[in-house]
Amino acid sequence: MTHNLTYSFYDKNGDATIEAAELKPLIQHIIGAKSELGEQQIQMIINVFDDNENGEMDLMEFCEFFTFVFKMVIKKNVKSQYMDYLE
Ligand SMILES: [Ca+2]
Ligand SMILES: [Ca+2]
Repeated sequence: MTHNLTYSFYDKNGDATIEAAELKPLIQHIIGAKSELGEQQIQMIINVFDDNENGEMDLMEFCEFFTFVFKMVIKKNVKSQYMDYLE
């Protein structure tokens, strides 16, 4: 459910897929505002999770991506001892 809400939040044009332009603010937020990512770099990240290779993230692909990012963020966090509860 959380994934669904997050998904529709980032799917700005409502076409049920997340493309590079829509993913950019999220990635930018994760890595911090210091370095500006190009759309090509965003696309490379999408391609890693793009199982059906249509160049965009559908809900399932986005869930995988989001779970990956979430774990990454948690690992960096001091509260990483709560990791066990999340898996
Ligand atoms: Ca979209
Ligand atoms: Ca896809």
